[in-house]
Amino acid sequence: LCPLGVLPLCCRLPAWDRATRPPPSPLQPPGLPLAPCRSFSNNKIQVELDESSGVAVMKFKSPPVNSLSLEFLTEFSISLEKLENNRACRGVIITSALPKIFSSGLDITEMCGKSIEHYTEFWRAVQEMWLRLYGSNMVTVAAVNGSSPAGGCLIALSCDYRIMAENPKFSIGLNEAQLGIVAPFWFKDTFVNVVGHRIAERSLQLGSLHPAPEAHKLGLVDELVPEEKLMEKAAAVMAQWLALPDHARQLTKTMMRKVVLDRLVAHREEDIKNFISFVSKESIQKSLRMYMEMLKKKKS
Ligand code: CO8
Repeated sequence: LCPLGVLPLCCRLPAWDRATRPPPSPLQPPGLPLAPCRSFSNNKIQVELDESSGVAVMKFKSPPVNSLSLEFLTEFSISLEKLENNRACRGVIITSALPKIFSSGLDITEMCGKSIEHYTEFWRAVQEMWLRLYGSNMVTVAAVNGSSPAGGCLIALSCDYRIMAENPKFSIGLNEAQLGIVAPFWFKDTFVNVVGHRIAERSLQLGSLHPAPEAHKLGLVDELVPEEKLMEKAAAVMAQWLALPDHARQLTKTMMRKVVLDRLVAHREEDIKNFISFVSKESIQKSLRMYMEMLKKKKS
């Protein structure tokens, strides 16, 4: 069921396993450039782990808009797996290296005019990414430094805490309905768990993209800060979350997220079939093509 070896929270090693690590140094706040610092960079994502604080910073660097292609999703899952398996890492801050864009969501070209085999592989990679991130034992903080539609919003929603740059030009939301497509049940579940049923229902039906101040008002993001303070704030929030013993926090996270994770794990193959049958429909292909054309026209 799990091709990349995903073990969501519900079925991993006992959560207290990670708790044997030393607490972060009180003298050195996490997020600052400290030694020893390990970094690994792939094509689309750069990761820096500060082993003394236990905090990694993961930066999306896939121009022009950090769209979630199969390659991106695979790198993302592998990077998370590496951090998850590294006992020195207790938390990860996720942000973008590009100006103005956190992530533009799933790469629409991966869903247009491709084979069934491709759709299968792509959707499995989307599931994998979410299972790893939503089920992570690490503390996850999203530092949303730009627009974050659809799959980009899902990444932020899957973290433990969201801080967004207070620029009203940046928006965030699950806007699938605007593309003529439907957010899958696990996108919806993740959204409901953050903002509650009523706000999620209205926002999903309308495919709303909420400007940062509105997103904050709805509880979709936890805090707004000036863009230049975003990473500093993310590091401070991370330090606050890491001040607690890992095992208690992790067991609590499992308790809160297990039902939703288990639902996808139990219906993974069915979810792939649904995606393929939905995305293969000519009417859906037409909607996606029109949306891509609209994006191009907007430019000219
Ligand atoms: N996928 C592929 N290409 C994209 C995407 C994307 N998601 N977003 C933008 N691009 C391309 C544009 O077409 C453009 O290409 P080109 O340079 O060749 O013309 C290039 O990226 C730059 O885009 P913009 O000029 O629009 O850049 P801006 O900085 O002006 O705007 C935005 C950036 C705000 C991100 C804007 O591009 C945008 O709104 N993009 C669309 C975002 C979106 O709606 N994403 C939804 C994807 S669907 C999803 O994530 C969940 C699907 C759930 C599955 C449902 C079952 C079927």
